[in-house]
Amino acid sequence: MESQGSCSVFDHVVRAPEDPILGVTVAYNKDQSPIKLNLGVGAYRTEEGKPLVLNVVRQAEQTLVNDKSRVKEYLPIVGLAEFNKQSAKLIFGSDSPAIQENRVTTVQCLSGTGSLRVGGEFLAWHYLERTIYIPVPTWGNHPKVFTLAGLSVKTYRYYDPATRGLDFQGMLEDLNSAPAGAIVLLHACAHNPTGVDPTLEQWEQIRQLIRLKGLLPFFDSAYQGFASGSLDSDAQSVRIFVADGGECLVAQSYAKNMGLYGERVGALSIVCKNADVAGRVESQLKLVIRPMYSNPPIHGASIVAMILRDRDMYNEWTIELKGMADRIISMRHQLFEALLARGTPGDWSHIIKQIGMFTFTGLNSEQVAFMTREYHIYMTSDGRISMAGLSSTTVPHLADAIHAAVTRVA
Ligand code: KET
Repeated sequence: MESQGSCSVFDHVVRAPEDPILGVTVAYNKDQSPIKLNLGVGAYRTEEGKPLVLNVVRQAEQTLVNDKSRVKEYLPIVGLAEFNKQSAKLIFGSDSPAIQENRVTTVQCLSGTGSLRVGGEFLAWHYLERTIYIPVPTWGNHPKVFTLAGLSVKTYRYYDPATRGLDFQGMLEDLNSAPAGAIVLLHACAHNPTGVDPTLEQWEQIRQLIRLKGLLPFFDSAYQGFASGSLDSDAQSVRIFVADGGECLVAQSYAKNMGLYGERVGALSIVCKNADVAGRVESQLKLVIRPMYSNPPIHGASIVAMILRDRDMYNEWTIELKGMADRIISMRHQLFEALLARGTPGDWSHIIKQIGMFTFTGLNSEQVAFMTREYHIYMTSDGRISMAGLSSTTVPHLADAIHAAVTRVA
């Protein structure tokens, strides 16, 4: 008999749960309440609660559109050459000896996620120790990206809930007992979700241990410029590792710092011992990319390349970026003050101490569920809130919700 409507070859397929982060937006979109507030996904909003396209990005796009000589031909497998060159300079520094010595290979990828995935697959193919250590907690997509890339995922201690700070001893102990050669995933700055970063002195100790043990650092840089407001300061962790002449990988995203979320612009750089190795590594990266998506999209990378190359546009970008970082910091202060004013039980100083887009509030999943149910506030169930989604007008509502959750839900 011909197959009928009720009988599908996919009948055994079970419904998968929504993504823990992007699923928050799905739930938010379904909510009809006028007071609803989305503090789930890390996406910058203005004081008016609107998504922001940077002026400098609009300007670059206009220039691109007006240039009739531009065509839509495929980019090379590794992406736009100027974009790759500028991206390496942005993260490693314009005077980086590693770049001058041609021992860095940079390939354009699909934002931060795509860069992590391409790097992960390359390592699964070509690196002997196929184990990657990720911090606890970390961005929820990390374990999935690396497992599907073919690596085995293990964890190292990072955050101490008791102090709401770095578990530095735990981190060092776990890295010290990792097998020689293991890969270590490090958040370059503005650790997601905790907002807790090592100090520069601690980074230096981490670097010494990693080099001593022959571990391979893989940096995820999704928030350069968002932590301190300075692109150079936020790249310090990466730069101390490159300065010692050792090897490492870096995944860069322009989603947040240039507001190019949906354009999917990012880069993977692999810093190698010498130019010869870098050339061979790049030839193999092409073999990873070609069957995955062939070559990356041209539009977003052209915007970034133009902004990074043009001194005036670059300066304008740094001003707009600082504006975003400052607004987030101001939200931290306003939320902290609002909780103080309400006499909300507990110590909330972590709200102003944490760094980057998120506050890791310490609220548990029941308290989060309560805030969503009673106050229409959407956030990830681990108690992370995106400070970039807040504004002066919504701070009181959030503070009321936190106060109620803490006093009424255990
Ligand atoms: N690394 C980290 C640490 C990170 O937080 C994100 C995104 C990414 C990489 C990937 O970003 P991309 O858009 O691929 O460049 N984090 C936010 C969005 C998401 O989950 O996709 C978030 O945590 O809300």
